[in-house]
Amino acid sequence: MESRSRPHSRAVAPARREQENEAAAGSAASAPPRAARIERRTRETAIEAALRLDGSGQGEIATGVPFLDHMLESFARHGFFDLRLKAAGDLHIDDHHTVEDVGIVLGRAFREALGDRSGIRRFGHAVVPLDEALCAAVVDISGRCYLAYGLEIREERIGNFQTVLVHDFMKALADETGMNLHLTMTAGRNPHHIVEAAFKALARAMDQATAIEPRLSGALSTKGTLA
Ligand SMILES: [Mn+2]
Repeated sequence: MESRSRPHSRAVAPARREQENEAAAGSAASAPPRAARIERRTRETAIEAALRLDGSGQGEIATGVPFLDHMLESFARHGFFDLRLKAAGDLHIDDHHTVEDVGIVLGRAFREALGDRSGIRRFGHAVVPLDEALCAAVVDISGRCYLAYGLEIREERIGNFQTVLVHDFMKALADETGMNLHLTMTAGRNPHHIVEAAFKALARAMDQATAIEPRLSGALSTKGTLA
């Protein structure tokens, strides 16, 4: 078992490795961090991200798209992820490339930080209100990707931000993480509230799903692998 991007795990004896797994479950401090750094450059965007799964919720986000910064700071906070993310994109054309590519890079960071996905709870769900809005996120971080996008937003924009881009962001994130993601809303009027409730629900669901399950050894799958 090559677990969670641990540089030393190849060298340690099995007994020692079991102790390490117990330690990882009990206290994150004694295990190597589940973390990733990703850089991606195209002709449209240049993005750098550093993600730590077992963080304290610190977000330092500068994408050039203020509403996306607001959502990702909320995501980091409510998922207890430490996330630094910087993007320089072709915003003079449109926000589309930047928002979608930030989703790609964030997804790749999760994929890398999760390693072979052994030990994780895999499933997570949360329902979050924001005033009149009520949104739910259900995830299976299984390696398979699927997005069921059920946010129905009538308004075309939130400030300058095009609301359709939330769908593009979520699709990129689900694909690159290797995650089955269902987003639904049961109520909502204000588009800012709807999207923010969805991001918070996503954060809480992903926090659960990426958490280490102490009763588990290996991957939570009858196939024996999620890699
Ligand atoms: Mn807000």
